[in-house]
Amino acid sequence: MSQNKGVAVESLWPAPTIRPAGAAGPMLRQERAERTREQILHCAARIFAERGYQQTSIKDVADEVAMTKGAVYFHFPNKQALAVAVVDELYSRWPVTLDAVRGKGLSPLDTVIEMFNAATAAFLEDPIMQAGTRLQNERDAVDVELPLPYVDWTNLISTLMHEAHGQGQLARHIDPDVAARVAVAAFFGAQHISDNLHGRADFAERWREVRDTLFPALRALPRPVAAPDRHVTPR
Ligand code: LUB
Repeated sequence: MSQNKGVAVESLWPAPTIRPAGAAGPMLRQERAERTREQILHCAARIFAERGYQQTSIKDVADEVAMTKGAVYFHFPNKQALAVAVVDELYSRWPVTLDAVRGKGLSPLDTVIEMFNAATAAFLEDPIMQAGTRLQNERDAVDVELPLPYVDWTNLISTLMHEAHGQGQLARHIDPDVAARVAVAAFFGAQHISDNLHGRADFAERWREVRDTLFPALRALPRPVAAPDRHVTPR
């Protein structure tokens, strides 16, 4: 069965929106403000990902982005607003990723696998994903309400699992909602352990293990190919 071995998952994650400074042409003031906001957000994500919420200050972010604290406050009134914006930015990307994955015309189960592959690539290389995950893990310490974690993602995977079920892709005894919860829990568990023990260094490998153990167990067995029956018509 397909294990998506050779798929370039990186291309599924939306490209960074940061453009180089001094790009050609005059920029509208609003466009420039948006770009500045993105730069601040990206730098904040890097620091949140590295140090966590409590160990990050607006001053750290301002230094990282080489602006004054005032410039940062112009776009984000406080640290909570920065944290919320990072998490919102993360969640805003999944529908984009889903569209890209859907565009590949894979089966529902392979679409699930590809979404997790994309999440793996993001966790390994994108500060927004790294920071969003860390901030959600620290959500008690972030003194502002963040969107509930895992819920949208689990619903998305459930929807795909139901499609897989409808197409006979899941083994008969598998409940699609249970399969979705187990897949999301296994992904997050592997992510959390890899992050804490090895600073994510082994996560690609850990995710492949989860994927290649879990998904074959969910799949319906292929229908046995009808072998030419030599007993009926011996010659
Ligand atoms: C997504 C994260 C990181 C799911 O809550 C969530 O849904 C998410 C952090 O909590 O990415 C990625 C499988």
